[in-house]
Amino acid sequence: MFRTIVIILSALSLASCGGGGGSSEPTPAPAPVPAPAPTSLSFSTDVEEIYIHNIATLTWTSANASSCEASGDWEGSKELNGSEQLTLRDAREFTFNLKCSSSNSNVEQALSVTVNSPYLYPDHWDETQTYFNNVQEQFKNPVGFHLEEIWFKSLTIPKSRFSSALSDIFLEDPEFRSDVGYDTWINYKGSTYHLSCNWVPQKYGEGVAKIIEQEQGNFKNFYSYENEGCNHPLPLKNSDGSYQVVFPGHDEGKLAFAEAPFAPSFVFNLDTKEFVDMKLPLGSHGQAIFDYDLDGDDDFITNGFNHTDPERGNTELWNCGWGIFQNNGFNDFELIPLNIPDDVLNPNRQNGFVENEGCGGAMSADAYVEDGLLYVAYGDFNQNRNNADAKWLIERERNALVIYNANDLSINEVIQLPAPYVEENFVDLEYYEEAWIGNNGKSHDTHVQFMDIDYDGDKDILISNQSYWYEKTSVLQIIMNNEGVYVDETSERLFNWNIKSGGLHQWNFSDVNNDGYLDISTTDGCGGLGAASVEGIPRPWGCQKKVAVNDGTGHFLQIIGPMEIYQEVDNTGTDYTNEELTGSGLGAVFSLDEDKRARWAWISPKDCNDGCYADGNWVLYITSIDFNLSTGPNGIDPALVGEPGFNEFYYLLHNESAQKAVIAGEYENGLEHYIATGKAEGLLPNAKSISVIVVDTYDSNPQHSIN
Ligand SMILES: [Ca+2]
Ligand SMILES: [Ca+2]
Ligand SMILES: [Ca+2]
Ligand SMILES: [Ca+2]
Repeated sequence: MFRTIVIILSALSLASCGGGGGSSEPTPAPAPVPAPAPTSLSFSTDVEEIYIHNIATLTWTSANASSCEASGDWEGSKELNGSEQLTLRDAREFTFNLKCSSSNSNVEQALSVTVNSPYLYPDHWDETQTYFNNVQEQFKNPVGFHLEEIWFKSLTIPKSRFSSALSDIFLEDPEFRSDVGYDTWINYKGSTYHLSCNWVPQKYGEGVAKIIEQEQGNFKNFYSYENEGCNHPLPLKNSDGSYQVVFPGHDEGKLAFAEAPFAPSFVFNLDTKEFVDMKLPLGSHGQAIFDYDLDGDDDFITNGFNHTDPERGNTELWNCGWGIFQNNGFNDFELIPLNIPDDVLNPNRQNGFVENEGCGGAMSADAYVEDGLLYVAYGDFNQNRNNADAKWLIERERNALVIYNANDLSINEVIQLPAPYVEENFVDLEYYEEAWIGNNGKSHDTHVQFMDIDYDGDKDILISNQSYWYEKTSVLQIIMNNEGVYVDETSERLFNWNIKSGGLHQWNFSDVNNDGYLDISTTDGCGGLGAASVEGIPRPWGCQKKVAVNDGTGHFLQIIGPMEIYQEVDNTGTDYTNEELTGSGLGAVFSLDEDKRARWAWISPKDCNDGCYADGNWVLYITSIDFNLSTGPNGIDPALVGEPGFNEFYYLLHNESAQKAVIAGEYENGLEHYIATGKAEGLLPNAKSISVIVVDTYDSNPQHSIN
C-alpha cells in the first residue's frame, strides 16, 4: 500500500515538471506527508462463562500498530497478532484489556469472562450436628460412625438439588404402608420400577405389594396387590435380559395370633403387569439373589422353606427351613432343600422322634458358587441343639459361613464369623426376648451379603446387626476377608453414618456415581429412636434411607439421607411413641434410572402428615436430583474443573495432609487441595491405580455380585 502511494505521488510531480517549459532544471516539490491509517484491533474470547480452573483462549489481530499492551486481569507486552490461553482459577468476573498503538494512534478493547464455582455445599450441618448431639446425650453407645463435619460438608448432596413431582392416586386400604417391608428397583424397557412389599405388625394377613412405574421422573403407573404379607421383592434377571419379580410370602403379623409367619408367594410379570399366585406359602424372613447353577439366570436362597411340616397338616417335610429356588422360567422353579450344619431330619414324625432330631436355623443368608463350592453366609445362625454328635462347632449367637459341595450340597467346612458389631462393642446390650438367648443373641442379624467391597479379588461379608432394645440401633457390619481370615472393620469403614435408624433389612449395590465401584443404597423404615424420644428430632431423621458411596477400597460414606429426600413432609412431628405415627404410606424407594439419575418414589396420605389415613387418597412423590451424581465434592463431576476421575472421598480419606488442610480451612475441599498442591506432590486422586475395577460401567440395576 505504501509503495503504491509513493508511485502515484511521483507521477504527479512529473506532470507538473512537464508544464514548466523553462530553461532551468525543474525543482521537485516537497512530497506531502501521508496521513497514517489508524490502528485497528480485533479481540475475542472463545468462552464468556466457564467454571474455575478452566481455560479461556483470547485471540487478537491488530493493524497499523507497533505495540500491544495487556492490562486488567492479564498484563505485559503482547505480539501484534496472537492468542493466549489463560487458566482462570477464581470464581469472579475477569476483565481483559488490550491496547494496541502506533506512533500516533491507538485502540483499546476490553473483554470479560465470567468464572463460576461449581461447588455447592449443604447448608444443614449445624442442624444435623444438633440432632446427633441431642440423641447422643440420651445413649451410652455411639449413634453413628465418623460424624465429623468434613465428611458431611465435603460430600453430602445439598437439599437444593432435590425436587419432587406429585401425583394423586387412590387405593382404598388403610393398611397400605411400608412397614414391615423393604424395597428395590429395576429398569426394564425404558421404565423404572420401584418395588416394595410389606406385612403389618399385630395384624393378620394385611400385606400389600406396591410397584411404582416411572419414566425419567414422570409417574406412569401404580400397581398394587393386597396379600397376606411379604417383605422383600426379588427381581430375578435372566440371561436374556428379561425379569420376573418374586414376592416370597412372609407374614409376621400372624405371630400375634400364634400362627407361623407363612404366607402365599406370588410373582409379577413385567410384560403383562400381572401378579401371579405361585401357590407356595413361605415364611421368607431372609433371602438373597444369586446364580446357583451358573446359567446366567438369577436364582435365590431363602428360609421359611419348610411350610410342608406335617405338624401343620402337610404331608412331606422338605427340610429344616432353608432352600434354593432354581429359576427355570417364569413362575417355574425347582425347589432345592439345603441343610444347616448338624440338622437331623425326621422323615415321618408320626413314628416318633429320631435320634438327634432337630433343626438349626438362621434369619438371613446370602450365597454364591465358585469352583464347585456353594458358599452360604448365615445371619442369626444357630445349630440343632439336640444333636449330641454335632460335627460343626460354632459358638452360640455367632454367625457362620458354610461351604457346601455345590453338586450334592454336603457340607465341606463351617467358619465362625466375627461377633456382631453391636455385641462386641456396645455396653449394656439386652436380649430382645428370652427365646433369643443362645440363638439370635443380642443382635438381630437381618440381612447378609457377599461383595468384594475393596476390589482385592475376595468376597467380603456385610451383615446388618440390629438391637431391639432401648438403644435401638442398626449397624451395617463390615467383615473383611483377609485371605480367608474374616475381620470386623465396621468402625473404620463407615462415614457420616447414622445408626439410630430403621432396621436395615436390605441394601442394594449399584454404581450411583459412575466410577466403576459399587455403592450402597439402604432401605428400611423410620425406626429411629425406638421407644426413646428426643425433643426436636424430626421424624424422617431416623429413616433408614441412605445412599453411600464406595471410595474404591471398601469405605462407604453417606452422601444422601432422609433429611435430603423427605423435604416435602412435615418435619415437625416428633412423637415416636404414638402408634399412629409409625407407618402410613410408602417410604422412599430408591432407584437409579437408565440415565443414571437417582430418584425416589414414595407415597403419603393426601393432605395429612404422619400416620393419618385419607380415605384412600394418597399423594405419590417422585423425588429427583437435578444432576447425575459423580465423584467430586458433593457429587459434582470433577471434570467441571478439569480433573475427571478425581474422587473427593478417596482423596480426603487416604491423603492425610489434604484432609488436615481442608479441616484447617486452607482449602474449601479436597479437589481444590489437589489442584493447588496435591497433584504436583503425586497424591493419588482415586483408587484406580491400587484396586482392580471389575466392571467399568455397570448398568443402573442393583448388582448382586461382582464376579
Ligand atoms: Ca441360575
Ligand atoms: Ca445375632
Ligand atoms: Ca475383598
Ligand atoms: Ca461408585
